[in-house]
Amino acid sequence: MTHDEIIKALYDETLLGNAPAVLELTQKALADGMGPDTILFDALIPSLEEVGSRFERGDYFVPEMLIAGKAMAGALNVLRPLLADTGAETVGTFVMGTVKGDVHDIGKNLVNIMLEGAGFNVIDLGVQVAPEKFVAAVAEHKPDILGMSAFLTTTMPMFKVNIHEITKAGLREGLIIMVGGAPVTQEYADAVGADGYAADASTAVRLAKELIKKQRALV
Ligand code: B1M
Repeated sequence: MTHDEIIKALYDETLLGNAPAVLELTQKALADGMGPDTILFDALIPSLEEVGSRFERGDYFVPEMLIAGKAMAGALNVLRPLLADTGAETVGTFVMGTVKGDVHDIGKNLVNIMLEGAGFNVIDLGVQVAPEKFVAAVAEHKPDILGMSAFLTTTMPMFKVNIHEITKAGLREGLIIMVGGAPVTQEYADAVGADGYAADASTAVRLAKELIKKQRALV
């Protein structure tokens, strides 16, 4: 198989949610010398975007979306150590979670992998994280940054609730808050009082580093 054929097969099998084939193709691609980022950005992410479009058009339903997501997650497990293996030193602590009511975690996990690769100590609170859990984690870990993901228009308002609870607990000062997720925009992030927004994982890493630098310069 040529590299283009592997990319196409990965895209197609992810679309079908064929997890064993996606895993095998991912391993084959790596053995063939393809980079983990090529596999991710040229095959897996575009395929999940197509899954979303089919869902929107009514051609796919939740089960199809679920198995495609699982197939991608299996490949991500293989790619994780390769994406994260940069040997970078710890640049800061990042507490991360998907907000209450939302079970999407592939995008959040990808951001975590890239952050770890860039040298962040990442504490992942998982999905459906309630406001009190965010507050407790900030109090316990005293992170440089709290990151929150929301992937549904109906769960985005949880950002504001969480920020309110963190402020009420006296933990907002000195804490950088970043938000992201497919439906989130810069305008929305500004409106809820977040310090930063990023549309994808690599921008999230760059912004996290910039915000920490600014914060430390202030102190
Ligand atoms: Co759902 N889902 N889903 N889903 N799902 C979306 C998000 C949707 C856009 C599909 C669509 O209609 N086109 C739509 C939301 C519409 C909206 O609100 N605007 C949707 C819906 C409607 C639903 C349900 C309500 C369906 C239903 O039950 N009727 C339901 C909700 C369940 C719930 O959460 N309560 C649901 C369920 C599911 C599954 C469980 C089946 C599965 C999730 C599996 C999992 O995550 N473990 C699933 C999937 C797979 C999707 C799509 C197809 C793919 C999501 C994904 O993983 N994308 C998605 C369509 C789409 O996004 N195109 C869809 C790939 C990932 C790498 O990208 O998630 O955008 P993304 O993450 C990016 C950025 O957002 C950013 O970086 C990431 C990496 O580059 N980012 C950050 C993320 N977090 C960040 C944090 C940051 C900074 C950047 O700073 C802190």
